[in-house]
Amino acid sequence: MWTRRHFLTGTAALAALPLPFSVAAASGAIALEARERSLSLLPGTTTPIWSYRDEWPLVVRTPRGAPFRAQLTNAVAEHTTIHWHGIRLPNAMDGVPYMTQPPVGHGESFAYEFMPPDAGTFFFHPHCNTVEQLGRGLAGVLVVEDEAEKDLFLADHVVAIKDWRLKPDGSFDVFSTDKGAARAGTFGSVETVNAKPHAQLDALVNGWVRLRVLNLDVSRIVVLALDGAEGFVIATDGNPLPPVPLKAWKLGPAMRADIAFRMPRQAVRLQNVWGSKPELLAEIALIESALPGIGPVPTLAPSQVPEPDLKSAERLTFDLTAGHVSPALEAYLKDNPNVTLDQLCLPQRTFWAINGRSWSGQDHKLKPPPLAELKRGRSYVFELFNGTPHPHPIHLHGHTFRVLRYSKEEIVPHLADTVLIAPKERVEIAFTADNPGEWMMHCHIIEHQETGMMGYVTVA
Ligand SMILES: [Cu+2]
Repeated sequence: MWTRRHFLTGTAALAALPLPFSVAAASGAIALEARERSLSLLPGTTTPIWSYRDEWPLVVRTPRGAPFRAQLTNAVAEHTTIHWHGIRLPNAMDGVPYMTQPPVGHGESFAYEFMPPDAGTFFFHPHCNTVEQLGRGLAGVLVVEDEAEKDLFLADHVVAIKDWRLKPDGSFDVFSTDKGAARAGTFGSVETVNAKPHAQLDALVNGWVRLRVLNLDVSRIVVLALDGAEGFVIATDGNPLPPVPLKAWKLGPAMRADIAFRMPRQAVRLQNVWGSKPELLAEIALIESALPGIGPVPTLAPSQVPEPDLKSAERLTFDLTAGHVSPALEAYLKDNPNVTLDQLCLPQRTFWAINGRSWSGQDHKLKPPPLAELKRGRSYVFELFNGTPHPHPIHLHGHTFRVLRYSKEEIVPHLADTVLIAPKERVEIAFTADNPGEWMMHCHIIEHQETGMMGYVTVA
C-alpha cells in the first residue's frame, strides 16, 4: 500500500508535509499572544490585523485525547477570551467572558487546558466584541489529529475563508453597519482564502487529497463545488461521515467541511457556486507521481459523540425572529438607505430574537435567564424555525448534535456544531445533554449574535 511515509524519502516529500505555517502543540503550552501585527491583504498596502501568532492563517495541530494547553496573553487594548469552537470541553474552558471565565484584560493572561475528544477540523476565536476582534483577524485553525488517519492522505491542506472590511489604503473600515446587522450582515470588501485572493495548493497525481475547508467569515455564506475531480464530503464541522459525493455543499459562518478527492492529471479547482458565476477558492496544482490510481475513498473513524435516544427525547422549539425592527421600519429603511437606526433614536441596537427574547451586546456581562434548562444525560430534539427573511447559522456550545431533517430540503443526516437555517425553514437537531454547564446558543453571523440572536441553555 502506498502511504505518505513512502514519499517522505523521495524528492516529492514536501508535497506530503503539513503547511509551513502549522504549529504542532504536542508538548508544552502553545503561546497565543493576541496583538496587532501587520499583514498585506491588498497589493501595495499593509493592514494592522490582530492575530495570535505571526502566521495567518494560524494552524495548530494537536493529537486527539492528549492534553492540549494554550497560554493566551492579551496585548490588545480591550479584553478578550478564546472560544474553542466545536470542541466538547469542560465549561470552564469554553471561553465565554463573564459566563465561563473572567474576561482577560490588556496585559493579562489565561491558561486553557483540555483534552480534545474528537479528531477533526475545528477553530478558535474570541467571544467578546467578536464582530471587530474576529473581523480584525483574531482566529486560528485547530486540527485535532488521530494517529490512525495519518497515512490516509498524501496531501492535507487547510482552506480558510475570511473576508476583510478594508478601505483602499489597507486600513480597517467600520466593522458593522445597522443596515447590515439588521439584514444579512455587513460584508467584507476584500475576499480572501488563506489571506490570498485564492489558495494555491498542490498534490501528487493519484494521491488522495484532504481539503479542510473552514468558513471563518463573520457574514458570508459559501457553497462548495469541485471542478476537475470527483469530490466527497468526508466530515462536517470536524465529524466524519460516510463519503457523500460533493455537488454543492453550503457553509455558513463558522461551519467546516472536509473534502476528499483523488488528484487527477490536471489542476483541480475548489469553487464557491453561491452567486451567479463560480468564484475560485483554491487551485490545486499537480505534482507528477508514479502512484497507482486505484482504491476507494479513505474513510475516517467516526467520532465518539453519544447518540441521542430519539424515542425518549424531549422536544423543544426555538423561533428565530426579528427583534425590535418592525416590518414597517424594515420597509422604511429599505426605501431610505441613507437613514441609520442611530438617527432614528431607537433605545438599543437590537434587531433579532430567539423565542421572542433578545440578548444583545458585545460581551455577556448582563445575563438573562436561560432559553432552556436541560437535564444532564437526557436526549433532546431542538426544533429551530427561522421566521426571518435571512439565513442564520445557529451554533450550540459544548455539544455536537445530529442534524436530523430540514422541512424544505432533502439532507444527509450528519453531525455538526453549527446548522444553517434558510428563511422559513424548520430544522431538527438532536443530542444528548451530557456536558454540564451554561452553554451559549447563538447565530454565527456575528452581527446577528451581537444584536439579539443569542441565548444559552443550562445542563445540570
Ligand atoms: Cu443570524
